[in-house]
Amino acid sequence: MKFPKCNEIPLGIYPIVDRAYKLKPLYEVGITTAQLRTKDAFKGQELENEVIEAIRISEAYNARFFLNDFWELGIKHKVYGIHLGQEDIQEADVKAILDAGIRLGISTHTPKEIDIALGFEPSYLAIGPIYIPISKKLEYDTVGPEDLKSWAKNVDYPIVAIGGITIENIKDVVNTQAVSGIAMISDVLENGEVSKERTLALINALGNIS
Ligand code: 3NM
Repeated sequence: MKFPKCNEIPLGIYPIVDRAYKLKPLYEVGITTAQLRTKDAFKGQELENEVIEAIRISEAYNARFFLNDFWELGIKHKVYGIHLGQEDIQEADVKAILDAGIRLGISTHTPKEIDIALGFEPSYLAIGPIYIPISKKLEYDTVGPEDLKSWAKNVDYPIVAIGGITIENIKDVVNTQAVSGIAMISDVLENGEVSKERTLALINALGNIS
């Protein structure tokens, strides 16, 4: 397998949102990569409508939009990319995603999971949780910037760091020089809604990564 690349521009600050309407304010301040992760908030037509809306707005801003989990809907609506976790990757029809020309991002938490993910030759690899996640309970130990850097040495794919990353600690992650993107749920939000001010501050704190 060999999934398409995401183009040469670093993925940058990579917000993960639970509703399609939250994408627009992110793109308005310059976000170029984002993910919709609704989990079980929607079903059936309602879910499909969220996906359609997310794709439409992302295309309007020429953004790299990844859909979490719902790979069949992603293929149906020709999404830019699909993001899958370790369990989903075993159950999904990964070949169908590849054949549709859709990008694939995979979550990893240990060197063993990185090896498994590399077997798919994905578009990027997410590594986490770098710090204790703010929005999700995970069974995994935190990775920390040191291990992120050493694990990344053997990886020839763009890396996205995730988990507990905020304006306070983002520089420690950037300084590893290991990442193309930094994914987050909480720190672009204020009271559950997108904060353009916080998002801009994060974009500025990220600076130029290559
Ligand atoms: N995946 P916050 S950590 C969705 O390590 C998710 O795979 C993780 O949220 C992983 O930015 C995480 O609020 C939560 O910490 C990220």
